[in-house]
Formats: sequence, structure tokens, C-alpha cells
Amino acid sequence: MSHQKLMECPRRKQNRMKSVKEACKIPGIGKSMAEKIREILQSGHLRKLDYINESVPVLETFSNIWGAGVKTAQMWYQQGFRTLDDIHTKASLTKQQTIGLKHYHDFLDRMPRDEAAEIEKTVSDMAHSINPTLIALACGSYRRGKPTCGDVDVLITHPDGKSHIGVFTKILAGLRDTGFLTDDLVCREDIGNQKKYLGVCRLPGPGHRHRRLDIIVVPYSEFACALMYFTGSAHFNRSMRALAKTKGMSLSEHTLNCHVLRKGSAKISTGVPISTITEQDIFQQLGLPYREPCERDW
Ligand code: DCP
Ligand code: MG
Ligand code: MN
Repeated sequence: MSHQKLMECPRRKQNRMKSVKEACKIPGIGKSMAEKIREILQSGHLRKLDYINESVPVLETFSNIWGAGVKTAQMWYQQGFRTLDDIHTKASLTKQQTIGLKHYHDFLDRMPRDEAAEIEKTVSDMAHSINPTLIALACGSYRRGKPTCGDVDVLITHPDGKSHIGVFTKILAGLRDTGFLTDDLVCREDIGNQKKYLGVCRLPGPGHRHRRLDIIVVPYSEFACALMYFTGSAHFNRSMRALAKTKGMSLSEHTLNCHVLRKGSAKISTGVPISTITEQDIFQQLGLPYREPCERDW
């Protein structure tokens, strides 16, 4: 039924609310809702909605700055800022937000696959110049076969289980020296035995934009779980974790554990890691048929 028809419906007209007093009799209508009803009855309009309608596109613009979330965007809006120029000239920014603002349009632009491949090659060439037997491969949307990528997610490990140690700093130093890395967002985030870098790079030569680059270095024992996690999609990862939970297991970017004890949502025992050499092993342990990366989009 169209909006107009709804308004014309005689029964609806009959039921239309006429006073705030009447509204307050409805269970669940508190003071603040009653106040809104009063405003609508008196003026035919709710000003708060104007504010929401006006703020949505601005909040979206602001929260697209890398390092700024919804809360920061709302704070800036409340401070009276409406444009990126306002943010640039008046807002106080963290180091990450400053980089995010500097590369605002580049970061929103998804790169074509072949550019992601060149970035992967630059990182893996550097890794191999340090140790030719390192494994370095692009995961994320690239591995899922997407035609465009928001960033490049490179996973690095070594099959001997120990030679990955120490390469994180060397690879980053090497890439910095050649001018490939232009900004660091999160330089060294240690997650257990894994190391994570979030930053910005740019391919040499004219016409290249700044691109987001993530690099993780993981021990070989965590390779399969890290590969699956870093390949995603994020939605697929959530589904896999939820499935593991229903089987008394737990899946993370580090390991697949069995015999996990939970009480409600709390974990009482972290369980025992299952040896997973390949992604196929993870699917098999969870009782699922293997799924190619290009089929992991949801
Ligand atoms: N990831 C996750 N949960 C998150 C963020 C990331 O599980 N909240 C995992 C799954 C992602 C992978 O890390 O696929 C890489 O993260 P990206 O943000 O780089 O996402 P994608 O590579 O999938 O997409 P994009 O092309 O936008 O980079
Ligand atoms: Mg990505
Ligand atoms: Mn990423």
C-alpha cells in the first residue's frame, strides 16, 4: 500500500493520535518518545530527523578516513565540521588519521588485480632477496580471485618452521629503503607468534596511486589457519568460526582447537590444537567439503 493510501485509510484516520496524554497510555512510550510525539503533533515535523538526514552523508565521508570510526566521525560532526577541508584545517587528528586523510581518495579507490599482483611481487622479491626459500603470497580479495582489490594482504612464512623469525623487520626495512613503503599505519602488531604490518606503498613509475598494504609473518605451524583467515572473506571467517563452535572446537587465525569447553559464551578450556598442515585439513576436521578461495565470498 502506498504512503498516500495509508494516509487516506479511514480506519487509520480514526486511530490517529490526537494528544500526548493519549500516547502516554501506550505501554512502552516513555518521556523521550512522548516528547517526540508532542513535537510532531504540534509542528507536524520532527527536527531530529532533519539532523539525521543531514548528518548521514557527512558521517560516511568522515568515517571513510582510515583510522576514524563512527564515534570519531560523530564527534567531528558535533564540533561543527562538515567537509574534509574542515577536518584538514580544524580537527585534531591522530597520526593514522593524518595518513588516512592524505590518501583519502587513493584508499577509497580499489586497484585492478594486475596492480595487486605487482605489489605482491615487489614484497615477495624482497622476501626472497633475504631468504629464497620463504613463502610469500597475496591472500584477501586477491586470492579469492576478485577483479579489484581494496588493499594487498601478503602472508609470509617458512616451511622449516624457524626461518620466518627475524624476517619481518628485514623485509620492511628493505621495502622502506627502496621507497616502496611510503607510510606506516601499524608498524608492529604482535599477535602471539604472528607479526602484522599495516601500511601504505606505491609502485615506482608515473601514474601509480598510493595503495594499502598489509603484511603478516607467521610460523609454519600456523600457516593453514593464517592462510584461511587472511584469505577470508570476513563473512566466511565468521561462519567458519561459528560452525567450529557448534562442534566443540574453536578456529582462529592461529589454530583449530578441539575439546574446547564453553559455559554459555565463556571459554572454560581453550582445548587442544589439531595439526592442520593445509586448508583442506581444516575443512576436513570441520566435516566440510573443501571450498576454493573463489567460493569463499559470503
Ligand atoms: N578479516 C576478518 N575480519 C575482519 C577483517 C579482516 O576475518 N574484520 C580477514 C578476512 C579478510 C582478510 O582478513 O578477507 C583481509 O582483510 P581485508 O580487510 O584486506 O579484506 P579483503 O582483502 O577480503 O577485501 P578488500 O579487497 O577490501 O581488501
Ligand atoms: Mg584485502
Ligand atoms: Mn587488508
